[in-house]
Amino acid sequence: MGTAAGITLSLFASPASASAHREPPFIRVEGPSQVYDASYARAKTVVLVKYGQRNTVIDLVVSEFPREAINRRLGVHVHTRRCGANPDDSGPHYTRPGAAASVRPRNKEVWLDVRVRPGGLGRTQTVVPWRVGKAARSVVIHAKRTNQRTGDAGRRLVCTNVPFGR
Ligand SMILES: [Cu+2]
Repeated sequence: MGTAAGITLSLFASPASASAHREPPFIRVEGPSQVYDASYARAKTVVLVKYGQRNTVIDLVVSEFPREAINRRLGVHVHTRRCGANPDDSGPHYTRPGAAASVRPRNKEVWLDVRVRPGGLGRTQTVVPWRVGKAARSVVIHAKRTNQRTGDAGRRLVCTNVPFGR
């Protein structure tokens, strides 16, 4: 499976202190790991994951996105498999463990749709009230905004591997 050069993964603890209470570490990944549309060859992503006691906070920053993306909202989701050479390699959307089939996609998946601003920059944050664990492996940016009912967002543009739950 191809992994683009230049991807870094860092685990940072909170500032060192003698306190008995330490913030949990966060995960920071720079991507993308794979690009599926030549227009996005220069695109950059940063994904930040912070675990709270009972929630997960996920930030996405995109930059150097192409002109065609500006002023558009792109669907973004956490997926279950690692990015691969084929856009579909990242598999389906990650789903909250134990969620009932009747729960709407937006309440059991992790969505981070991002609006791209002039200059090709965008940022978004989402908080979900559970721990996004190891069954989640990537963040995929799609060509269309997420359909609120179905969760579909069209073809996959770029994919970033994220080691959730580590
Ligand atoms: Cu997706």
